[in-house]
Amino acid sequence: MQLSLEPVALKPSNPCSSTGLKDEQIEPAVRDILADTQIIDVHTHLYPASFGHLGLWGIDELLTYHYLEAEFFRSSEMTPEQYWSLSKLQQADAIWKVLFVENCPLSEATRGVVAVLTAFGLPTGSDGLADARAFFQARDAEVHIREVLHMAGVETVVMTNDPLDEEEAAVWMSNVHRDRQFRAVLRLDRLVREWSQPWDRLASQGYEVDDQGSTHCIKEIRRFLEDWCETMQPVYMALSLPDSFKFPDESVRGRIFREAVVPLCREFDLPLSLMIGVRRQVNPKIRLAGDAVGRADLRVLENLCREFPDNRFMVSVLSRENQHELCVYARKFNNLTPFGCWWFLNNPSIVEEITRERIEMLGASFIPQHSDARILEQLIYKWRNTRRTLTPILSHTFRLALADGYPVTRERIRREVERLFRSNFEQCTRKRQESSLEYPV
Ligand code: FIX
Ligand code: ZN
Repeated sequence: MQLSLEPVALKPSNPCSSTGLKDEQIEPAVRDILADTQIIDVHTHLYPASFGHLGLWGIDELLTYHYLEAEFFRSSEMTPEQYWSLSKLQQADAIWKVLFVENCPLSEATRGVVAVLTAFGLPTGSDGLADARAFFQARDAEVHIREVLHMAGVETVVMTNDPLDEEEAAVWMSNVHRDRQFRAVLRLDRLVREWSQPWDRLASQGYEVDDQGSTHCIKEIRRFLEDWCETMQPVYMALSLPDSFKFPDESVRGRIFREAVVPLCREFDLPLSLMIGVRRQVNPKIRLAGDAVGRADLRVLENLCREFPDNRFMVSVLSRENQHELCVYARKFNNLTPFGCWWFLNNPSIVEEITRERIEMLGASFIPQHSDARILEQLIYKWRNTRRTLTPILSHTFRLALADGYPVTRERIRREVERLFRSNFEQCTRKRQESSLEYPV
């Protein structure tokens, strides 16, 4: 007998379900509410206009996005060396020709560019980029940023800020104007994962550090983090970690993590975001496009969440094979919040699989997605695609709840959608993301 997946209607327990939605009303309601909900995008590489050219936008940046570069090198005879010798415009022309003219844009990333052009009423089938370039060149950055955030239905963008990036540090030190829609994050990859390099830079900034990570050095690293927390007012601290990440780990790196980063997060009441499973530069010739994924041993989360119950951990894992374990650990530790379908997972078929599993195991107590946008206009297609992928998943879940006898109403759908895309993050950061007054500037 073929098992039908259609929800079987059971007699609803609450007689007042008349105010509730009927089965066929649920999907339109979910679609509307997802469209209305202003998103908090918890992880991006975007910057406000006040950070100048650190903020990437426009057609040439969209086309030379490392996702498209990876796809370009698969379909072009051009070598990476030849490609890197070109100007940004020539690189964009080469990618447009190979991925959009000589071949159809079928991948998630190439279709994303087409969706952005369509959103601005620009041609998508032309051989050249003259119209698109003229359009973006005529835009005022500040106006364009607001419009794109509005088009994407994104209220707050959370940045990725590296205090050891000299260019970015100089902007922060210039007392840059803070944009209320862009929140800072203290990103610590260089500090923790590559200590052998930056320690002299901290020394040049007046911190008495050493490459051995002595007790005094750890104290100075804490002072460095305190200073940057004052400067950036971050909403969380963040680290991306390889698949080989171990905790506990007695190396200098492990001690900086345990004795400086984790305690500082507690002191500043900040969550620590761990993005685990990236294998950096497996093919350095293609630069940012050269990173890959590895399955991690997630027992590190057991050790961390158990040893530091007063710390809050936001965790995203890059390997598809790690997703189920992450859900199970989140059921064991309420100081662990799974977030996003990171990077190579940000494809509808995988987002669907991960999100269904998370809802079945965690209800709405996780953060389903972040855009990881590096170029501003990517917000438009990444959030449209997320809303498009999640509508049938959430609708199916609410229809199952109705079939089991739970009175589903618009208000209840809205509350859960707000939880997924706003209040889970607000609770985790203990900060309400009003883009008006709440935040110190
Ligand atoms: O570590 C990260 O924040 C990653 O998201 C990036 O390194 C990566 O290059 C990226 O853009 C993924 O979407
Ligand atoms: Zn990222």
